[in-house]
Amino acid sequence: MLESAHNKIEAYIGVGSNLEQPVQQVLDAKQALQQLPETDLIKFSTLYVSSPMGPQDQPDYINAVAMLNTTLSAHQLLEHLQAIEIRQGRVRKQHWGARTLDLDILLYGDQQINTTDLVIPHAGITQRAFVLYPLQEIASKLDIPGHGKLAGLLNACSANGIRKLPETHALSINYP
Ligand code: ROI
Repeated sequence: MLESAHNKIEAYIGVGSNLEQPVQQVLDAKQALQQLPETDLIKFSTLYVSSPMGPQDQPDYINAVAMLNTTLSAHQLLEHLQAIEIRQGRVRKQHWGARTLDLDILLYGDQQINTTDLVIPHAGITQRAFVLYPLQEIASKLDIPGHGKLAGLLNACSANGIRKLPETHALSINYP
């Protein structure tokens, strides 16, 4: 059930980083999500290593997906996520270039939202292995509004070398 009697919405957040100790960035983002008002962090996927989509002259990414229950509106949630990105020193010099932290609302209940600052489901969701794999881990039965079942999307999407981060190596990868 996506919406409970208390109007809690099940929302999914994509987390990505490839600068300034990305593993730590993602773990810090997890803590920050835990502290959001009106929100419970229900699940947080394993961390994944993925090759960059976009310009290849940037480090590999660390990616994960979080499941939240929230009574924040989608736009309130967006504002909170942007505040976390800024607190963690977000740098993004180039379009589709490296970044310290990216927090994207992938899904907000079963809603489809199309405004200038917010598109949900997230526009890239169907082609991005670094979103679909962690999503499958925490919500394998998910239906993506307008796109069908997650399992079908995964079948059609190239894995593009995505792999789970070996936990023992999690904090020893050398990043810029
Ligand atoms: N590529 C990967 N692998 N992971 C990301 O989180 C990611 N984020 C982005 C772009 C630049 C599109 N590429 C990415 O915003």
